[in-house]
Amino acid sequence: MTNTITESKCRQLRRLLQSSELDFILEAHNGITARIVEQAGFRGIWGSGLALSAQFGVRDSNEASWTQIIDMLEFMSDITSIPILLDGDTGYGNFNNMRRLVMKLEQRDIAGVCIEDKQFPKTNSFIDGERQPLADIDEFCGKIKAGKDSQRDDDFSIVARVEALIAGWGMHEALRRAEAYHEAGADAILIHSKLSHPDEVLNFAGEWAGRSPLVIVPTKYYSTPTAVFRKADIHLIIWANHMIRAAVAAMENISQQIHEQESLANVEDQIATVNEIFSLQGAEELSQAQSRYLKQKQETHAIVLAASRGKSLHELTEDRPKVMLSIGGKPLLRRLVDEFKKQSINKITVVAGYKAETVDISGIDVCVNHDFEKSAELCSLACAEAAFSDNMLIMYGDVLFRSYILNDLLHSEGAMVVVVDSKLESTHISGAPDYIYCTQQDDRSLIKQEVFIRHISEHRETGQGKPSGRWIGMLKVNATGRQWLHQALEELQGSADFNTLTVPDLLNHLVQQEKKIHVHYINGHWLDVNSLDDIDRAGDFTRR
Ligand code: SPV
Ligand code: MG
Repeated sequence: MTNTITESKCRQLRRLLQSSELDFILEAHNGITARIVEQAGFRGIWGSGLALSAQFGVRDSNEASWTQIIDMLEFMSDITSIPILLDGDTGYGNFNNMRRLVMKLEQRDIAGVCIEDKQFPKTNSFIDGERQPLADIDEFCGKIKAGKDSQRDDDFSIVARVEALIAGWGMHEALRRAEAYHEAGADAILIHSKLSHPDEVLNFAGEWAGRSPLVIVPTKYYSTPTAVFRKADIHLIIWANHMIRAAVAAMENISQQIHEQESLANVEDQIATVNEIFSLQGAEELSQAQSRYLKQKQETHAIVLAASRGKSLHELTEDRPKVMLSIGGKPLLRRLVDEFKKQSINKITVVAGYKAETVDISGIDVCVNHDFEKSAELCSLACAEAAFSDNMLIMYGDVLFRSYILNDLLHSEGAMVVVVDSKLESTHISGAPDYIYCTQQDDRSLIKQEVFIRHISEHRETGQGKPSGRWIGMLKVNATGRQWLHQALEELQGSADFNTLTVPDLLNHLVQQEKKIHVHYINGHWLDVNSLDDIDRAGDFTRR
């Protein structure tokens, strides 16, 4: 993911081991830790057996299987561009297991493995170092040779770890073993000590005299100045377990605080922000990739006009606007918002007015037309102008409809598209009928007609023929339509009667300017709620 370095990981580790400069690698035990280690500036990672088993909550005694270990290593490798040297314990078996281990590590781009001359199953050297039997030298050399013979990349490294000092066998045995492992093909020797001072390691380094790169793990002799190791011609220092110990200390502290305080107020400033976590996970790269590879579907933004009380509903709307009346157990507006959500419309702005404080539906933004008593729909629409977008739906808040109507409208094309119900005969009409006269009547064919609005009126107009249908209070607008809207609102806001104007007035204004407003015909399957009768009807509608 962060692979900006072009040199292979195996090559990088090889250079760390062979360079005459002292270098350092730090322990990591999962993906996020590995990333943190790389970001801190380290040029390599130690895949510590102790830390990897500890993060699983098991002991460092080969309790986690080798495949569980390398599954975790794969996450660590994927998220970093620096090399990982795995603490491979004893190689998880004999020469044959070692061959398979090397093959699987190379497949995961792990740059090297360190094996120690103990017997399987091993235990951490600091727990039971002296009592653990060492491996037979020949057998261990065979394991090194088998590993070297099976690697495909010449730069893959095998580090041989000498436990003789820890196991109490003394310097002579340590040197004898190191020499044999070197002869067998080990790329470096790790000399381990559990003393609190570096004497053993420094003596060993002196005797070894640079026969091959030398690696140390100063966990116990940590107070030794690093300059001492530089002088002693050590090539690589492993800080072996400091990330797991840092994590444990921090987690113990924070978990205790949260438990005792039953609150997050104090800990928030002591922990990483959620954004830091996103960043470590590589969230930014994903959003860049999304803009490259995903066709951006423009989100639809719904504007709902819901400022009016619904006077003809009398006492029912005394304490709430009609959009908050319960229809079949749910507020009308909730039903509308649920329909939007079904169509993945998640940006919803509701213009409230009457008893605006009661409009408390989750998932919406509310803006308020404070002048609702003395104004009409266009004032409410103008209140939401800041929320206009290039893909928008404008709706009355008191409409119920079958889902397919909105779905079909969203797939229709045109700068502005209005939904018109061509079923005039049997439709019950309450409130403003919004009769609409179009360039063609609905032919009910499956072939899409291209029809435009000629005029909308509250009355059947003499001389205009039969209305083509009724506008149901649903309008879709694209980027061009949005420009028309902004301009029309600006023009109409200048007129003295602006406070009385409705959305049909605005549509008529646009038609007069020869704007082509498309018609999407439907045939029933909707209703609006204006009267007490409508409430019963709406209840039935929701049950059907
Ligand atoms: C590990 O990190 O698991 C090691 C180093 O083997 S040590 O714990 O110091 O032995
Ligand atoms: Mg270990």
